[in-house]
Amino acid sequence: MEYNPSAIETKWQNFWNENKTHEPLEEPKSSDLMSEEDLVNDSVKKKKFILSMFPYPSGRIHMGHVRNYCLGDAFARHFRKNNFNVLHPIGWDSFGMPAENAAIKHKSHPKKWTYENIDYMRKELEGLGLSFSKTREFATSDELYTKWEQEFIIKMFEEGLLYQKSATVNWCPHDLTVLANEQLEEGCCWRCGTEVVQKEMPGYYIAITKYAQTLLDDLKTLEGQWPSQVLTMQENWIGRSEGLEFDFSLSASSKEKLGNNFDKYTVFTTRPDTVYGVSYSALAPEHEIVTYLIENNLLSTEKIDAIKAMKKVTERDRATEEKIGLDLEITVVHPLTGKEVPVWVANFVLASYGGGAVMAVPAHDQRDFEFAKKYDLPINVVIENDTDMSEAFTGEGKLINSDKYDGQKNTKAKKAIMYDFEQETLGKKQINYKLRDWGVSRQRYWGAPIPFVHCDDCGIVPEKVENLPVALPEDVEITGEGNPLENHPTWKHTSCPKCGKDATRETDTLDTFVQSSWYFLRYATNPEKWNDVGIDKANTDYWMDVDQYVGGIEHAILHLLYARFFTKALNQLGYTNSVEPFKNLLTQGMVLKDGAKMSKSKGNVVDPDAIVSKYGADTARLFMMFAAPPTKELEWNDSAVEGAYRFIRKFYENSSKCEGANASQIEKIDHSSLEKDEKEARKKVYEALQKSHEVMNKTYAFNTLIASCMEALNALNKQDNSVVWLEGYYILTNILEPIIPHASWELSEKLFARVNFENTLEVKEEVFVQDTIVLAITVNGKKRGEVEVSPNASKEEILAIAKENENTKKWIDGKEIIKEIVVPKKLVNLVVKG
Ligand code: ANZ
Ligand code: ZN
Repeated sequence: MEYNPSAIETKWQNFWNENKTHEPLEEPKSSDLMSEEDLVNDSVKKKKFILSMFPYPSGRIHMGHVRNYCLGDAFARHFRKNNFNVLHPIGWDSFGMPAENAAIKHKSHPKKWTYENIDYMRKELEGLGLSFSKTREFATSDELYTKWEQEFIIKMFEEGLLYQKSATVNWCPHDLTVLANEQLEEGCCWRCGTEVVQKEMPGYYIAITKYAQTLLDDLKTLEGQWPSQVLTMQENWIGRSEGLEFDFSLSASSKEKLGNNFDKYTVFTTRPDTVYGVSYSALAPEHEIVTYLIENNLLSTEKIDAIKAMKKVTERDRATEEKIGLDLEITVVHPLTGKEVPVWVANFVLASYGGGAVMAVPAHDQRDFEFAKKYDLPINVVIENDTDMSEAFTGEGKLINSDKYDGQKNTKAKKAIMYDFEQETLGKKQINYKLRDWGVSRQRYWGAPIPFVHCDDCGIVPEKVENLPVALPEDVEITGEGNPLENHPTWKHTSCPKCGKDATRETDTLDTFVQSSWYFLRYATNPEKWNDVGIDKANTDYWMDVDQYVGGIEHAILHLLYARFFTKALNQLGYTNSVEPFKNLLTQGMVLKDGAKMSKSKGNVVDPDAIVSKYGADTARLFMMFAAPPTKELEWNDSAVEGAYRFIRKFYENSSKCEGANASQIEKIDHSSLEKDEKEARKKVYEALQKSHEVMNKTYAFNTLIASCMEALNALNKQDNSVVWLEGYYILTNILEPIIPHASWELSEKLFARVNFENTLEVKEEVFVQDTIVLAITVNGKKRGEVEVSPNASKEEILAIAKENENTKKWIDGKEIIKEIVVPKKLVNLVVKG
């Protein structure tokens, strides 16, 4: 029995392919088969949809992919062999910038580059023995996928879930494209790292804010199933806050100064209780009043230049930069006191939030406080406190200097003031969200064309559904400058789908996050229907929700929020009944080497192919699953890889110890008649089995499962009962199969012809019954020995044995025992004199 991984792995990969072992069974024909009762009765096989986030076809797989897909595969194989109908698909998130960048660099076509990469990476994944369905594989750049995506986009447009507007956008001057806020990393492009600038442009937006409250509310249904950190990140990103919205009227002189073009402006506050503490108001640099002041030269050139400089900084950077501002030399009237309040422009006020203006209360808001200190503005305390006011007081307390509200607790006053504002029609309750609509226009070639036509007479007209997909032209030159679709000589010239007149196609393509927002619904649609529908509702009734989603924490906001939104929007449009796409989420940790993320620039990359060809896929898989719990960072370790290899080899070669036994003897094992080491071996084996259930259903701590299997193998090695060995192998090949499938299939075929390999194994309680228990012996409080007794031994028996213990004797011989205490199952305490 020599372990030869490459022979075994090739053999089984071919076998799985030829036998379509990893294809799911067909979905039930109609959704009425799907009652709870049916599921319990198993007339429809119970399903599991196991999904690892699909890869971008960048060229080669890296260790992060290996980790991601080995984790998903372990779930898929586990549930498949526990008699579930498992959907475990793979595909390619294949639109996007790198294909165009490669095209510029290597003068290749993005399509060719992409599909060649896919072919290469598919082979790499196959070499790992991943149990993906082959029939459901697709690339998001396939025209058939584009076709259905365009249909959804048109439906969303018709439903008002997608619209066009002109707005200030984040523009990457390197990639020459718009980026969503979610795609900025500290003010830089998430792909290329170039500093992003602000630019006014028309573009298409998905109205994700219409779902802000639902996206927030439904996070509750994911509690305990998603990492709490991810839930919090989503909650903060949506950023709901409740407060008061009211108008500040401009003073008469200020109105005049502004040419009577403005009367008032709106502010939003979450702290109406502090309204008597307002000492200035601040506007965003983009506020229309500021724009007016600049355009009409109503401020000094220095001030105008300073405001222009403020506007150049991205919103995100303004948040971390030093707070700066300028006096706009106008005033507003306080709605309750009638006093004039100075108006400033400040870089911390966001144009796109609330009204783009704030009431500032330096005494009770730290940001306002720092600003007031810096520019010597008044600080009016309105909540009683005993601090020295060296910083803002943000705690609770009684109101002071607040007219008729004096003496009220601020939490109560907040409600009262809000109520009074509404009564006097001075303002109204308002709920605001940080979440912005999702800009999906990209000025790139390698993406899904936005399927609209611009007609001089009819405006924006969706392409006719029967003409979909609007496909990309193949004959383009990718130079890196401008949008190739815009520059193409003929592609954009078309006729209006409505009136037939000459018209122009939209040349923007969709953000690639659109494709990854519904791919799981496509997988859940039987491929036989792929030509006819984008998503099959009955199929998604069966397969959705994804039972286990596995992917990187870097997707905690963008991808997961968009996918949640898309599912809800497609539900609204009638394509699916799913509400939340991912029932359980596992976010895997990064793979590091020498403490740093593996990267070409650091030169610390370990190539998965090299590991597979040296040790085999099973070793790579075992190491990945053993080296760390899945959510933690994993440090690459060559000697641990060796160790993983040695374990599999030992596991494989020791199977010869089963010789002479046959499977029918396993059920007949009489536990009570076994030797101590045999009992111990069985106990360890069943502990590993217990661990397996616990890990797959609850803890995901695969590393502890593997450790249990290793202990079990060691325990088996301390005895030589071939039937106990065979039982051990029956269980270990079962529970290790999700992790080292090739070796496990080989062994389970050799030893058992894989009979009964698709049933849940039962844990036998008999093996956990303890024959003896060990108690510590202490003499005058110090541990001096141990005594092994039957669990039913009486106090007298235990004491008698304890006093005969060799080690203990030394400490009690010739001395008077004045006290004897037995703490059941724990210890014997003897107290001696002298
Ligand atoms: C006065 C005040 C007093 C405030 C106080 C806070 C504490 P959320 O919604 O939680 O982020 N604010 C309002 N609009 C803003 C904008 N466009 N840009 C920057 N800041 C803005 O916080 C809302 C609070 O942030 C509002 O409540 C307002 O300051 C400020 F003791 O009003 B507050
Ligand atoms: Zn028209």
